[in-house]
Amino acid sequence: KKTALTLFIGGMTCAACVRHVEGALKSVPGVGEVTVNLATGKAAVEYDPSQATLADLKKAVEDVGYSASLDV
Ligand code: 9UX
Repeated sequence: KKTALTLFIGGMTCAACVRHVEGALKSVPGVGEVTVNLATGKAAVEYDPSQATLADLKKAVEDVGYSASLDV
């Protein structure tokens, strides 16, 4: 069963940044649809919480050089 959350991504300045963040998030086991918006800096992520945690999602983004925080 999937759930969804939105992350605020820091440090994206170009379209390639968007692809880097999308690729990082989609590489996390359990992650499905990912939509990253450069203008808003937000990433909408669908994932299976039995396979991936918020910490996993944040780490994946940070590992490719961006910051990530839960968007409330
Ligand atoms: Mo968006 Mo970069 O730059 O090397 S992918 S600024």
